[in-house]
Amino acid sequence: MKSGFVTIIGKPNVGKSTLINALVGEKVAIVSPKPQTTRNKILGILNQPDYQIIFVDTPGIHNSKNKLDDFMAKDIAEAKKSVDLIVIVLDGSKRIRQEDVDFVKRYDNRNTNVILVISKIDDTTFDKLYPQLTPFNELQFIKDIIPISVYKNKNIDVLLDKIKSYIPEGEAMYDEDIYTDKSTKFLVAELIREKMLWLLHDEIPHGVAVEIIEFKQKSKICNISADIICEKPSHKQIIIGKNGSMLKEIGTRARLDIEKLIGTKVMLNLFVKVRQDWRDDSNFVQDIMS
Ligand SMILES: Nc1nc2c(ncn2[C@@H]2O[C@H](COP(=O)(O)OP(=O)(O)OP(=O)(O)O)[C@@H](O)[C@H]2O)c(=O)[nH]1
Ligand SMILES: [Mg+2]
Repeated sequence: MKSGFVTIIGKPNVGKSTLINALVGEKVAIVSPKPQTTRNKILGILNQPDYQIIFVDTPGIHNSKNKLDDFMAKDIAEAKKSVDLIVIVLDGSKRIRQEDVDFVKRYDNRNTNVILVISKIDDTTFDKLYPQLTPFNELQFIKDIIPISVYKNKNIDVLLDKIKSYIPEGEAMYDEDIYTDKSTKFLVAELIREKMLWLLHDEIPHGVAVEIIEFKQKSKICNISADIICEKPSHKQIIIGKNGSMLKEIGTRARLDIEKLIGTKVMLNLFVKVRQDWRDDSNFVQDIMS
């Protein structure tokens, strides 16, 4: 039996959460086209008869502006401690810059194995991408460079095999029928937040938090009430939309996903509340993150 921890890191929006979901085969982390979708460390556990790999999803690395950002930075730092492998993800559909090379170089001399993954290769060409990878070929500490596409299911199996080769012998560390460390309540709140990241524009979804206030599971139906917390009355209006149309759309899309997660019908009630500067309220931030 093999078991070990693999942390996935990279800049916002490079496809870390999409990759974890593909590797684990379950939706453990929400995904969106907006940067800073993931806000905390989330474990995705892949259980097989002869191994258990615990993948650690992390928020995209960015500069701190408030307590929420500080919390995210702390979670990234923690996720890198005592792991068997670090997977650094770079977005292959974007031009690779010197700052990306410098970022990768920070992982030299850490006594942890490092694999470099180049994501979204369905959205580039061989000729465009490969010359840009030259600076990484010279970095001795990088064990492998693996170009992937989750969309086209390219090289995901190759990556998983490589990852497996760095996992040490050991007994499973988590119960073999769970695939994440997060509670169902947390996953539900995240699914609601995910719909807002897709449906709302500009800065609004980044200033939104979701708090589950009621969660009653009965045999055939689950009653869930949640508060959507935003930062300004003008944001509240947009989230509710004309005659409540936006809130209805958020609720419908979230409910369908929650029903898949829970396996019963769901009755979802959403309320929108304003709480100025919640992102600077450490206690509140701590509460919504677990
Ligand atoms: N074309 C293409 N897009 C992808 C692929 N994988 C992920 N994406 C898209 O990239 C965007 C970001 O994906 P996420 O998985 O949320 O990225 P992330 O790195 O977790 O982002 P943060 O949580 O903000 O740090 C989404 O719009 C995904 O659909 C891929 O293989 N190909
Ligand atoms: Mg993410």
